[in-house]
Amino acid sequence: MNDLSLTPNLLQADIARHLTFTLGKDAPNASIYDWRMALSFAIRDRIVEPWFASTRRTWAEDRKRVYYLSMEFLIGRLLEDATTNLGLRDIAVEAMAGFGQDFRAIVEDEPDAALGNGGLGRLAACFMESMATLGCPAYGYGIRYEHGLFRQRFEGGQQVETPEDWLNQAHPWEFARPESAYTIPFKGHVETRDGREVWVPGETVRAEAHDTPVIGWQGKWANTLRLWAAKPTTLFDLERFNRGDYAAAAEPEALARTLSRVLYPDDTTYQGKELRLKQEFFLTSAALQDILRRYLAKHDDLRALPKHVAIQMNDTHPAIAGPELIRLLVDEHGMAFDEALETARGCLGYTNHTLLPEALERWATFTFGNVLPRHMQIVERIDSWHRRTYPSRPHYVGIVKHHEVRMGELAFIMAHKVNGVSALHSDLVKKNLFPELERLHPGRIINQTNGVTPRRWLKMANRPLATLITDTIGEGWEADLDRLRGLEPHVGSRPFREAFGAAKRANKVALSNWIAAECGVKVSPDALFDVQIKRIHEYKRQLLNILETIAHWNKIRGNPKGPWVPRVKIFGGKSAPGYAVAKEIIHLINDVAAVINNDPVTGDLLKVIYPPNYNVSMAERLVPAADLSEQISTAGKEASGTGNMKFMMNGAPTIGTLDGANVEILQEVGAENFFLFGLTAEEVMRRREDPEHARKAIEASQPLQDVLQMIAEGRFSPGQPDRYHGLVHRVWHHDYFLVASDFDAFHAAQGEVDRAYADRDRWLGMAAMNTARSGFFSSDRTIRSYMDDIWGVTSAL
Ligand code: GPQ
Repeated sequence: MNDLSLTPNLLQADIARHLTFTLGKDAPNASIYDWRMALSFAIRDRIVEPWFASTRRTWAEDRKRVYYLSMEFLIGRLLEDATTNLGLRDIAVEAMAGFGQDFRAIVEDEPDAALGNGGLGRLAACFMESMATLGCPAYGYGIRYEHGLFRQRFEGGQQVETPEDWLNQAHPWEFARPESAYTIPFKGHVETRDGREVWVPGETVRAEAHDTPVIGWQGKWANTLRLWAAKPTTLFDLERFNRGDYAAAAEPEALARTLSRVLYPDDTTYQGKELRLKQEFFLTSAALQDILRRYLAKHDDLRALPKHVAIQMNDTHPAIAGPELIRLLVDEHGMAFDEALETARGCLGYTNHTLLPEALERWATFTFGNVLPRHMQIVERIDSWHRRTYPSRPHYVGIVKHHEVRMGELAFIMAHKVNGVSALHSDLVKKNLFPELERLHPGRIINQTNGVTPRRWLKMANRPLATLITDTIGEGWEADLDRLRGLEPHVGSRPFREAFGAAKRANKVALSNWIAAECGVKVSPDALFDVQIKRIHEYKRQLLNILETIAHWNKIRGNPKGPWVPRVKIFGGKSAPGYAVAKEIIHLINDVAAVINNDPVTGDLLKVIYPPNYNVSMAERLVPAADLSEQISTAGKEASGTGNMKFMMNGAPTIGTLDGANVEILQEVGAENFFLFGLTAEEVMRRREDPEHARKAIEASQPLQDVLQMIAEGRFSPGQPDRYHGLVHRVWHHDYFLVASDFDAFHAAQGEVDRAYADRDRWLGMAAMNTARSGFFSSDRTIRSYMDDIWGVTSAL
């Protein structure tokens, strides 16, 4: 469906038409924003045809559809992605050049759609792209947050948050659908009328749809990302307005809109806030009402719903889907409770993304019952049904316990399949998270190792490497990533390795220029670029990385003329605004950077870079330029990781622990192409039983002692020498994430990295092997597996 007849001239005509008639601008007065809009509309026009065709096909063939419910879709920029997938990049570059405009600059003018926090939201975005590529009929359902994830600045090295306002500009990719709207009820009470329960809501809001088409590779299929915006059901209090009470008149509107106003910035924790519960129900109820409307337009037997509808819950955030679907089936469509429960379960799947106890949502029954009184009844009924049907002793693992509703247990019981996101994680979900439910429902928990889309993360973000791959193994790898294995026979050849090195170097030069412009620090593209980019979290251990950086600095200073491999340590990531310990780690990294970067003794041998406001488009710069991928979480804590896969694809070997998908990366790439270190998940648990573990580890390690001593003395905070007393104290006495215990192993592994990098030929071979063996980590493989094992959906292509 890729339009082969399109030429730069024809695209130019489209752009000119949009500039005049959609934007109302003439070329001499057009700003870069106007050009971007005109180009985006011209590209969007090319998506609409395949989008309609896909929708018509699904409808005509009455295909089963996938509905992916997620509180986050971290989609980032869309222009270059759409242009790449349509195969129009070269034409677009030429067309814009004809107007005297630089395509790259236009691409970079687009704000990121930051409708997510991190891995979970980005995974949902990769899944949407893969489902479109594979011709899997699907809808993503989410919230159209007015303000996505906050912007991060550093002031005196500390994180400062400012609101994000992507919707201040027009968003050219979406179609508003004010006619597709649903009423979402909240609060109130439940009455019994003629033996039936009737929910009398205390408030209502309107959910209005906004559709963004998601185009797959080569434009063969397109799906819809449907995001809900909250609107008041009663627009405006005219009586109050006429009385002159203008602020009060607008109150209903303001109240309703708060529901889709902001994304909660907490990654893998939750606050138990009523507004969050309301957001979760808002998304879920709107989605389910939409799903039932679409189904009933063609069918009338709701018992057959699971044959036509697969609903995936992205973590527990939309876990209210179970009770809500039962409510709609029973209260609105007259189905019997038990039948509704089985019907709902037949449709629902639940993906768990973490073992961290603080991430498993629980709502006080008081809050839950107040916001969703009817659902409280339904949850209790599900719970007692489960208790009766699957008796377990001596301790019943239930949904409602100690005056809390446990969303993990609810999602599990209401799903026909539950999955973890890497082999290790799925294993731990069975053994540690839901052991009793696994015993009662053997076979329900399965594994689906995460993946990432190679179109965005290799083809688009790394054009030098993508070109080399195509020159070496031909076209077609973009949609069949296992073909990268075809690179392996070339890895032994010197010219190929050099070409691989040249592609990497081109990316590093581009990144060095960007770092100079953004951070005011000069770094050499010949240094080893060592990158850790992800949310700042204790379990991800940015602290371990910065402590080791100081130890490395000490070593260089001890022998500045030694044969050191120059290194650039690059950090990127945001902390949740209320996460004080993570914010302290950010402060420390910036303080250490200020000292090291100004040290004339170490000079270019070591630099520490931390550009503020890490987001998807920054990742697109950093990943292709990385030499080394830092994946150093405490074993057993990172469910999967997906950044690890992006680095591997782009030819950066991993330094990492046996955690999450690192285990499978190691398996694919081989131990000779991976820098493994650290305690295993089992060893971590045993190690923690020794209350003295940190003290013992520190006392056994002179480098670590020195580093902690320097920090405690204020070497990196001379204006406030006691700034990090608390931090150092915690490493000594409350080192839950085992930074001290893994320090020496990490330090030694970094030494291995230096030795490997110093042998350029050896390093290029390792790097190229990482790319060649990354095929397994395409999200196409993941989605195929969800289609077969969970959704029972076939490709329409
Ligand atoms: N993850 Cl529960 C998030 O990004 N946010 C969350 O709220 C939860 C999990 C991540 C998880 O930490 C990573 O290990 C995974 O790779 C990622 O989800 C996608 O599965």
